[in-house]
Formats: sequence, structure tokens, C-alpha cells
Amino acid sequence: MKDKENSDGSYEGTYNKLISQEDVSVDEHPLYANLEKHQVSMSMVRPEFRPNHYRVLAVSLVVLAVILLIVDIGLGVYYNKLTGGHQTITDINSEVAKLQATYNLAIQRRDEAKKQLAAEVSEQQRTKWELEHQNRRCKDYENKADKIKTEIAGLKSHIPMIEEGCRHCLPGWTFMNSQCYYFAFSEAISRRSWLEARQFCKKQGGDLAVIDSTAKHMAVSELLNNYHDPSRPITQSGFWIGLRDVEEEGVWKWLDGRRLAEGYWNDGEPNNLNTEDCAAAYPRANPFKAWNDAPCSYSLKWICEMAPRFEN
Ligand code: 2F8
Ligand code: CA
Repeated sequence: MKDKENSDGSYEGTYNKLISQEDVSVDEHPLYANLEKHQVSMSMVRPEFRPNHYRVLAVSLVVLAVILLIVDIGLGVYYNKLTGGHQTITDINSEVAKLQATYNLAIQRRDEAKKQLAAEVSEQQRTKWELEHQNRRCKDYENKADKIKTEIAGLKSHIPMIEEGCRHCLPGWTFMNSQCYYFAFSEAISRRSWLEARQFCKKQGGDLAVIDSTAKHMAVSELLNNYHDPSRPITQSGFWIGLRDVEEEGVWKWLDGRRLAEGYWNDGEPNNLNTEDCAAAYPRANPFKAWNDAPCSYSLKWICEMAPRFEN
């Protein structure tokens, strides 16, 4: 049989021969009986098929085993990690559940706190309103107290005038600036026209007041301001005095015929609005702006004047 080189470089014929040589004695094998004995030497076999190549193979197997062992260990570690990871996930889940419970509790407490806060805010608002209400009441009382104090002071200052009035004037009349005056303050006495008011004064022995000096005007104004009722409309708060411009428009004369020297008109007055020929005095903070001309038929209170009686 002729040696044939395989594609991998081995020699089929030679290898068979080698096996034959090693395993079977030529002398014993019948097939080889007539065959020419071949002398096979190791020099004829290719180097990679020499016996030490088996050692390489063995080493490779050992390396492979080591690799497998490493892979096995790796897989074990990986498995442990996986199971450890599962534990971690369980722990995390338990932590999450705890945190969720804590969060729920916090939300619940927050909602309760919100409700309580809303209730307290509402209560605070109510208290604030009540405080404002009480402050208003307090201010009202203070204003009333101030007004009463002023009235008391005014009345006290009138005591001497009233006492003097008792001595020198008719009952209900006031003694001021050496004259007796009557102020129709009483609500029982209704308002009247200028002419009716004059008739009232005349019946008493006097006439409507002639306020022909600043001293007289100040005394009258003070009294009007002291008895002023602010709830009454200003147009109904006037008091007729003995001054008119009936004879000639714009020429103001006192009852005794003397022309007005100094008037205490309000701004824009006298304006003769719808024919206004009679003068009235009004309670005013500024007494120098206390007069207005009004229609003589208009109903107002009035001030009478009379000379005092002096006993000998
Ligand atoms: O504004 C001033 C004006 O006010 C009233 O008329 C609306 C007075 N009338 C009476 O008091 C009746 C006017 O005399 C006064 O000028
Ligand atoms: Ca007027």
C-alpha cells in the first residue's frame, strides 16, 4: 500500500503501518506473512504526532477543566448574587412598604393639621370681626361720652346766664351780653315761618334777635352748637333772626331799620335761591360761616331777644 498524504497533512498509509507495527507482530499475523517487512522509524512520522503532543492535549484538557471549574464557580457566584439580589429586592420592598406606611401616616396627619388650621383660621377671623365690632362700639361710646362731656361743659357755662336769666329775664329765657334771649330748642315747639316766629317773640314782649356785634354772634353761635342735633338735616337746623332784604334785594336790614354792617354768611350766601329774603343762623363749627338766606315762608326754629328787667 502506497503512502497517501491527507489534506490535514497526515500520512494514512504510514499511520496504518505504524499501528501494524506496534500492535501486531508481523510474524504472527497471517496477513503479513508474505509482506515485506517494513522498517518504520519515528523519523518518518510528522512532528505534531509525536508522543509529547499527547501531553499538550492533556494540558489542554486540564486547562479546559480549569476553565469549566471557573465557569462553574462563576455561575455559582452569579446564582448567589441572584438569590442575594432577590433578598435585596425583598428588603427594598419591605422598606418601600414601611416608607409608604410612614408617608400615608404623614399625609393623614397633614390633612388633619390642615383641617385644624382651617378651623383655627375661621375662628381667628370671627375673633377679628368681633374685635373690630367691639372697637367700633368702643369708639361710639367714646364719641358719645365726649359729646356728653361737651354738653355738660356747655350747660355748666350757661348756669350763670340761666341764673341771671331767672333774675332779669322771663322763665325759659337766657341772659347773655346784657340781653335776654329765647332759643326755640324744645322739640315740643314746632318750626315756623319767619313771620310766625316774629309773632311768637312779640307776644312775649320781645322781637327776633338782632345780632349786631361779634360778641353777641359768638355767644349765640356757642349756644346753637351746644344744642345742635347732627341727625337733623342742615336745612332744618337754622334759627330765624331779625334780618331781611325784603325792601330791596341784597340790602340786608335789621328789624330796627339799620343796615347790616358785618354778616357771618356761609360760603356762597346769601344767594337768594328761589327768592330768599330772610336770614337764619345755623350751628357751624366755624361760627364765621353760620348764616344763610332762606325763603321767609320756610319753617325753622328762631331766636327772640328782649331787654332785661333790673329791679331797683
Ligand atoms: O346750598 C345752599 C342752599 O341750600 C339750600 O337749598 C338747597 C338752602 N335752602 C333752604 O335752606 C330752604 C339755600 O338757602 C342755600 O343757599
Ligand atoms: Ca340761601
